[in-house]
Amino acid sequence: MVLTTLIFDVDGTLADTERDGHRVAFNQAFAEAGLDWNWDSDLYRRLLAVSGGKERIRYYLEHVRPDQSVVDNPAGFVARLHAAKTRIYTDMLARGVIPLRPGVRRLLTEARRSGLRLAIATTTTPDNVTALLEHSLGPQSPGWFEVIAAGDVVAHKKPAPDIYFYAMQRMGVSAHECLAFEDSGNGLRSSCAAGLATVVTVSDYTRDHDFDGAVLVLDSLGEPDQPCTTIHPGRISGRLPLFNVDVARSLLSH
Ligand code: XBP
Ligand code: MG
Repeated sequence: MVLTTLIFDVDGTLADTERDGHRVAFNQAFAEAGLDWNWDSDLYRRLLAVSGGKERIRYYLEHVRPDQSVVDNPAGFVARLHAAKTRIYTDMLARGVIPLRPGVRRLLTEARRSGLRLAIATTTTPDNVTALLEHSLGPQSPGWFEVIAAGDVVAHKKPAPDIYFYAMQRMGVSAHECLAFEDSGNGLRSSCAAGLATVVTVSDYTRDHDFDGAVLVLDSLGEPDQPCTTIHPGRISGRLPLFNVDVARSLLSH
């Protein structure tokens, strides 16, 4: 099948946003609300099994802090807390706190020059995606992506396939002409359930996840001066110093 489209996850894939970004923003929102909640790095690693910031807060409220007296209804409490967290997080991105991962800018630039179509499929909010793209790739960069499928636009978040089906449906493409990029077990299960060949670039929190089903697992997309390491070669034989459009096309030609 001929490759026409690259579909990117955001958190952990475009940038390593979780430990030093989202987690910090959650904790600042908790402090702002006068809560004695603090998600340290190890607890957050476990909470990441729950996709979606609102869902994650709700899970924590119900399973870890059921003692927390919630002023009105839990849904309203969670929504307000998450809105504060998103404000704090987008401010962090605007300050350039979180850089893109190696090879992301290079692959996006090469893909655009090669005429490949681009999309995003993520659990995070559209505001967070726009803030990351604008501040790391420039004000025009959200327009590089024909579809930014994000957050609550679908009823069921990753590992459900909904967000990938939504992106492909809006683009009018089939799974066989697309290649997905993910970082986590939940993300890989989502893209595979949507029928997409998927490249995984592991992140700090996801290194030990089960990536069975990926067509290639790397530690990053690599840069000429920062070669990537292949963790699971999948369909690729031989050494792979960096991931580029030729490699992407070869993955779909098998
Ligand atoms: C990762 C997620 C998100 C972020 C937090 O999304 O599960 O929930 O952890 O962002 P993906 P929000 O890897 O699919 O990009 O608080 O905006 O949900
Ligand atoms: Mg991710």
